[in-house]
Amino acid sequence: MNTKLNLSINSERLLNRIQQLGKTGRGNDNKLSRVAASDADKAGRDQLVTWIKEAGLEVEIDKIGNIFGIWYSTQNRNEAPILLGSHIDTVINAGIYDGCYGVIAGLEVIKTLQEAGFVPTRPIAVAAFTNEEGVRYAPDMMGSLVFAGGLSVDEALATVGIDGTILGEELKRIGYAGTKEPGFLKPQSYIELHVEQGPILDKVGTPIGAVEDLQGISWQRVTIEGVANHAGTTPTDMRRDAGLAAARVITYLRDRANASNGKTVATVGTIEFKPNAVNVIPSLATFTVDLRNPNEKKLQEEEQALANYLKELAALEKVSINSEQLVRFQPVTFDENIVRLVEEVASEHGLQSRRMTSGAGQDAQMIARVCPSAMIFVPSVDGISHNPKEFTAEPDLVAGANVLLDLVAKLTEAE
Ligand code: HGY
Ligand code: MN
Ligand code: MN
Repeated sequence: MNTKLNLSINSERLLNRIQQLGKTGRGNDNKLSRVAASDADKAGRDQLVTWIKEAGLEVEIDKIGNIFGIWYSTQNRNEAPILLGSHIDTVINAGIYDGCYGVIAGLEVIKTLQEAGFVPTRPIAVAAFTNEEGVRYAPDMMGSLVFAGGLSVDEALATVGIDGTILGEELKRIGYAGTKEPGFLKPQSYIELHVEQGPILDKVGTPIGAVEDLQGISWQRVTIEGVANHAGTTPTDMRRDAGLAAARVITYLRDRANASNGKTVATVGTIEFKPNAVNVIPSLATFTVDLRNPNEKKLQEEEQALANYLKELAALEKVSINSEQLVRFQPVTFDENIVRLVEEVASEHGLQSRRMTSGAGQDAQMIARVCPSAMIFVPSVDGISHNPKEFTAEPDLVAGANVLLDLVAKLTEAE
């Protein structure tokens, strides 16, 4: 592999585009909730496609709405491309870096190489995968999962959202129901640049994370059925209180996480009571459980422990409890050669790096099913993410993109 190319990305263009995309699709409340296949998502997609076209790349949209910008040259058209990218859909009231940074930086790397007259030995493509967040339609990482053959496109398009809409119809409505078969592109490798979204790099002052693996994810929806009754007249020992039972599950999960030596994380992110009235004991509690652990066996133990607890709780509180699995992804190990290359390029740039596990689910975990994949992290200040306060300092954003640039150059330059 040659030494550094001595190229640098156009940092002003990168930073301006991150800000510009961050302004795109905001609601009247000025919050960024560009959830999959919404009008806000369409606005972000349209902006990205404009930039991809300006770069003279071929735009391809597949049947699940994944967007690809592909830089072919006559000499390399038949080679398997290097794929960059991430996602531009967001959670509710999101920050502006999660996903978007990796897509914009991927496009920036291509533009910088084009402007430098670099002729890659293989095509370089950038992708924005549909519905990485899974907030409106489960599972998360849906577009990359379909691309990797882990979910049929028909099943994915038929997914009913939390708002009762059908994903396929919404993609048609926003004009992103593409025609390409998912997986039409066979990447030689995939590299995803992403903000860490956790506190480690920021805390230790290391600018680059060489992500070597990613934890397992288990989502389930739990429904607890009790009996509605009068809040004032019903003695405590006669209550069949779905709300109380749900609260016990939430504290049980925290106790399990605390006992796991920091390895298991558990989150109840959504909860709904029925009839949801101040003076009625809840007859129904519906909530989601997000369980994660880097070790598959431990994650299974957590799932089993929760299932056992729900059985005991049902008897104790005289309620009925059901659970439906929504998502289940095993931990993923990334490609050691690419991880090493990330470390090598970082040190050529005089940047410290450290090996990390991704706590967040990522499109890379799906693409790793079809080609060697790895990720590069840059610090998130105070580890905040999925929150408008999400922030990464400009020098870190630029450094990460320059590491990606040299990594891609090393992987595509003529020997
Ligand atoms: O859920 C996740 O970890 C990702 O942000 N979709
Ligand atoms: Mn993300
Ligand atoms: Mn996210």
